[in-house]
Amino acid sequence: MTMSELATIVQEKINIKIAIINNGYLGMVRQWQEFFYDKRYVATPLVAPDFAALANAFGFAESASPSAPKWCPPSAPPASRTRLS
Ligand SMILES: Cc1ncc(C[n+]2csc(CCOP(=O)(O)OP(=O)(O)O)c2C)c(N)n1
Repeated sequence: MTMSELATIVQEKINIKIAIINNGYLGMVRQWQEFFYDKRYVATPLVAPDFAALANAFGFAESASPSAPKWCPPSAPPASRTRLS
């Protein structure tokens, strides 16, 4: 999904739920670097934006469902992974 689609969702009042699963990497590309490029990791760690602030900027309302999880802080990458920067 792109950010412009977030604007469309708000503009057209589309009832949609969005779940973000953030592993902190371009995971598939990183896996190729791990398996086929001798773990030479380049440009695959991702700095995530503040997704809650991003949603607010587009005018998203917070979830009305009491059972839905609240916005979570970005999680640290798994300890076994190496950040180059
Ligand atoms: C427009 C475009 N550019 C590049 C790619 C190549 N590509 C395939 S998977 C991937 C990384 C995806 O990372 P992420 O969305 O974080 O998912 P993850 O692999 O971590 O689950 C990229 C760059 C693509 N599929 N489409």
